[in-house]
Amino acid sequence: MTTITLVQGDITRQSADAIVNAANSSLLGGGGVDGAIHRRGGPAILQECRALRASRYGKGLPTGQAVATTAGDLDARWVIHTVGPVYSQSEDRSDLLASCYRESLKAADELGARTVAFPAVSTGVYRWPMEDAARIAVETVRNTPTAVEEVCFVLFDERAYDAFARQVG
Ligand code: AR6
Repeated sequence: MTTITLVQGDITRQSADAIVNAANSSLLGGGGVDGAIHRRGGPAILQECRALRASRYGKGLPTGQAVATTAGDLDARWVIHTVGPVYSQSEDRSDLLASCYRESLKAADELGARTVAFPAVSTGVYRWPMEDAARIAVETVRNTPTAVEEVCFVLFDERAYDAFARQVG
């Protein structure tokens, strides 16, 4: 059984075996969570991301997938980078968002991570409505078999925290 916990705050201040990054396909950084993780985690993370682009992910990391690197100076052993879908009103991309959580947990299992901190993937720059994103995140974690013992959702503001709290019940 995976325990789900909620924290309001900055994910780069969390300690966990693995911290999940809401990245983009380039793996080379950006704003939001991604910018914060690279700033606080230091250059070692970007260095591994560049190596991934030069090897397995020459075309970038596809949406819905996940890959791990060092966590650099963060209080974690690994950063798991996942690429959320951009929200679309005309196309249902929910399964891609669910896939981010499934694939991140799979990567965590492969690493042997027991505690994983997730941000609310796709709810910032990618504009996914918070309530729906919270439902998909919580349902997917609940329904994914994993050896991860604790999943902590780290929500940046009260609005996000409340949306996740409604789902966790
Ligand atoms: N800790 C926790 N949550 C945060 C933090 C933080 N330090 N900073 C922002 N959030 P976003 P996306 C919240 O935009 O929507 C980047 O440029 C934020 O309020 O980080 O998946 C990437 O490079 C929101 O609720 O990720 C991609 O290009 C949530 O984290 C693109 O943005 C996700 O917001 C990915 O967009």
